[in-house]
Order: sequence, then structure tokens, then C-alpha cells
Amino acid sequence: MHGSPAVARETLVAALAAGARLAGPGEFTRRAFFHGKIDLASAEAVADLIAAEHTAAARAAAARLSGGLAREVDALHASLDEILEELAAAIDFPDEVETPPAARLVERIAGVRARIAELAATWERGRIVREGVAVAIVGPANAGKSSLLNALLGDERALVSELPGTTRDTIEETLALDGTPFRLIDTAGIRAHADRLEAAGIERSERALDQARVALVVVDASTPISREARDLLARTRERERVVLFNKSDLGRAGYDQREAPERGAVFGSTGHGTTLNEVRAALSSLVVTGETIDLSRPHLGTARQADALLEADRALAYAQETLAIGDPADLISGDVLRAVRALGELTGREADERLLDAIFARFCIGK
Ligand SMILES: Nc1nc2c(ncn2[C@@H]2O[C@H](COP(=O)(O)OP(=O)(O)OP(=O)(O)O)[C@@H](O)[C@H]2O)c(=O)[nH]1
Ligand SMILES: [Mg+2]
Repeated sequence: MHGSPAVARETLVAALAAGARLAGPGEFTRRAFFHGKIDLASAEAVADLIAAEHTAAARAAAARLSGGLAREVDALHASLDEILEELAAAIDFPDEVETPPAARLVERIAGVRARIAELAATWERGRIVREGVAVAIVGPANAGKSSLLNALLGDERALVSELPGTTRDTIEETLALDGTPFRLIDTAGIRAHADRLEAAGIERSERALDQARVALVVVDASTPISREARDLLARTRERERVVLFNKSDLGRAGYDQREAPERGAVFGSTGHGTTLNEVRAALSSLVVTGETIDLSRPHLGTARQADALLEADRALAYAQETLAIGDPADLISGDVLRAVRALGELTGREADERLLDAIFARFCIGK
């Protein structure tokens, strides 16, 4: 890196001002392309960058960025700007400024990519905060699934009755446990000999079970384990799950029959506060703290932000490949610009058009 990027930029822009006046911005790119100095992807990247519509969208996007994230992305932006300026200076003043060695460029780009990867990881972890952890409450008919949902919510949300087959359609409610939202999905009880409507409900239960991250299996502890309960317990063993042997107030025949994998199951009643606490604790222990995100740290908030970062990362990966196969270092300018532009969509920072013109003017005039 040379002394002061700001000075280099000024010098560069001043030195090229005369040349830049000869043609409009897109002109240089086009010429450079026709002269075979840059590839089509680079030419397109610059053309896109110069397109004016982009800036309004970028500014609007910037307004939605949290301060911490904006600073983080700005830092990445600045690193890439420095790389561009070094490349431009080397092209302009080949006698005074050496072309940055490929190894150093690769290393610096890798540094930027590592920070992008860290930010991208916050998007994955943030999914839990944004979308909640889906929990399918499943079990044989009449086991007490809807009673459990109501008790956890502290609300008579779902119909409860002594008749099996009460719940026909899935019901979903959100419950926050230790700051993590859980989406509790009450489902139709599973049993053979269901009527048509109930069978349709059971199909939905199966789908909810397939799609949910966590299975909350409720079975009747008071009577011998039914075939439905046995099947469901066996099917959910490899998954993240919480098992409640319910209706402990009525007996424990079923609980005593449980197999080894169900040894850690909760044994209790939907009417008991201690049982509810055990179920809550079991649910929240499934979501280890490392998986959730610290909202006070910079993190990505929207899919669009994640896309923009990915786009920047792809461009930089391409630049690294170019360097890896030993092509001239200045060929990566287009890719680095594409990355700068993608980051610009996050922060609303505009690329310095004069600098861009200068760089691309050099591709056709300076060399
Ligand atoms: N004694 C006792 N009864 C319970 C307990 N939990 C639920 N029940 C009763 O069991 C019956 C069935 O409860 P529901 O919550 O409707 O059961 P469900 O699993 O949702 O049943 P379906 O929707 O038909 O699959 C109701 O009469 C509840 O009052 C419990 O811990 N002890
Ligand atoms: Mg029910």
C-alpha cells in the first residue's frame, strides 16, 4: 500500500482530468473492451456502476442500515477502494509505482472475504430471531396436545375436549422463551380409523412434523403405550425433540413402559406448573446461545442485504481466481468494482465516478 490513498486519488484524478474530458464515462469502457483490454464482465460491471438509476435505490437502502453494519461495510468498501487505487496508480505511473504483487492482492482480498463471511453468518443465525423456531406438537389423539399449547400460552387458544379427534387443523402461536421466539404448532392427533376430515388433518400433522425443526411429542403416560405413540416415538428419535409423558395424575403405566431413548422424557401433567417449566426449559435448551444472535452487534437484517454481500463475495472470488492463474493484476479491477458496487447497494455510498473513469481510461490510453 502506498502512503496516502487520498492523495493518490487526487493526483490520479487531476492527472487524468484532461484525458477524461475526451469522452463520456461509458465511452472508455467500451473502447477498453473493444481493444481487448478488459473482458465483457468487467465492461458490464462498469457500465452498470455508472448507470444513474442505481443511486436512488442505494440511498434508500442505506437509510435502512443499522449504524454498526454501515460502519462495517464502509470498512470493507475502504479496503477495496485502496486496492483499486493501488492498481490505478501502478497503471498510471508505471515507473514510480510498482504493480501490487499478486500475492499481496490475494491476501487482502481474502481478508475482505473473511469479514464478508462473518457478516453472512449473522444472517443465517438471525433466521432464528426473524422466523422463530418451529415446534410441531404431535402425538396420538387425546394425549393432551391442545391442553399443552393452551397451558404454555396461558390462554385458551385451542379447543380441548375429552373426545379424541378434537383438533382438525393446525394452530400456530408464538411463544418467547429466554428471548427466542418459538412457533408452537398444535396438530391433529394421530390415530387409525379416522374419518375423512380427520384423516386430512392427520396429513397436515405429518407435514407440520416434517417441516418443523423441533418435535414436541405428547403421549398418554397413564395407559399402556399405544401403537401410534410407539411409532411416533421411534420416528422422532433422530430429531431434535422434547417428549412429554402426560396425564401423570392418572397413572404411569405408559411411562413405565418407555424405552431407553425416552429415558429423559418429561413426566407430568398439563395442569402442573412444574411440568410446564420442564417443557419450557427443554425447548430452550435445544437452541444453544451460539445459534442466536447478539442484536447489539452488526448483523444483516434483510435478504437483500445478504444478497448484496454474496454478490460482492462472488466478484472477489472471481478476482482471486484471475490472480491465481497468473493473469495481469489490473484485470481484476472490473471484479473489484463489481464488489464495490454490491457493497454500495448496502451503504448507499456511491462509487467515485471520476476515479472509475480514470481507471478505465488508463486501460485504453495509458498502456
Ligand atoms: N387428567 C388429565 N387430563 C388431561 C391432561 N391434559 C389434558 N387432559 C385432558 O385430555 C383430554 C384431551 O385433551 P386435548 O388437549 O384436547 O388433547 P389433544 O391431544 O389435543 O387431542 P386431539 O386434538 O383430539 O388430538 C381433555 O379432556 C383434557 O382435559 C392431564 O395432564 N391430566
Ligand atoms: Mg387437540
